[in-house]
Amino acid sequence: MTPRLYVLPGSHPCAAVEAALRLKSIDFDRVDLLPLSQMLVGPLRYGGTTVPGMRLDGERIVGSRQILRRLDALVAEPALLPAPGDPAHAKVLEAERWGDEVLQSVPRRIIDVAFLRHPAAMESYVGDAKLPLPLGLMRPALPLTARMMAIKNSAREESARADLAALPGQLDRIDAWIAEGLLGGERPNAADLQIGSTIRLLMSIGDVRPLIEGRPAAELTRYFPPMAGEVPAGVLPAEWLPAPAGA
Ligand SMILES: N[C@@H](CCC(=O)N[C@@H](CS)C(=O)NCC(=O)O)C(=O)O
Repeated sequence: MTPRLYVLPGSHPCAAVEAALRLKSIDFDRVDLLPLSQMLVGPLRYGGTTVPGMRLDGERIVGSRQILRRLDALVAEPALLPAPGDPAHAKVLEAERWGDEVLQSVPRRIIDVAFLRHPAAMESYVGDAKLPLPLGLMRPALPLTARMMAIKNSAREESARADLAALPGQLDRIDAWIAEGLLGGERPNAADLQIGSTIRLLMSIGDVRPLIEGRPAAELTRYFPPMAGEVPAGVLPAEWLPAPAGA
């Protein structure tokens, strides 16, 4: 049976799962949800309140890492993890965990604050999503949606400033993994997809892009199609931004 993937437009863990499905040439149906509607729809359809969620026959799977493990069991090649006997296996799993539990929330909190300052930018992230409502009807609700998303993700000006200050150190860590050969191979592993999708979303924020451009970490976006969505430069105050590497 064709897997059904539940996503939100612009969601980076959803992009990671989509890339894995394409890599393994697994046909799938994508269901695009409206922001926050996953809290109502998710429990019934795929058993959770966050996206990505997947329905595979009667099976319900929630979470990007859980879905990637299930996809490896479903279609073994190309594998998203090194073989269990390989010393790189545990390292890739640890990089993937860090990408999910630590890095994944960083663009979420920064972009939520950017959307509060410039709600019109949210519209650009819809991309090719087939949403149940026309954009014209959703437009008046964007400022309220931005406020509710910021509350849900505990995104405030102070958190965005702290995330921006911590970002260069996190990028150094990713660049070191690439130098070690753990990330950035010809074919992506699970950690490349988890971290690369987050870098791709960060680079859609015009003020954040110069912090990443030119670094090895920026190359992890090549595993994905071009990102729909852009927060124009100038939305975040210049004094919140650390200097780009080498500046
Ligand atoms: N870390 C989990 C959670 C993903 C997650 O929080 N997704 C966001 C979208 S990027 C979401 O569903 N947010 C809505 C909410 O938390 O209600 C994963 O990788 O699957």
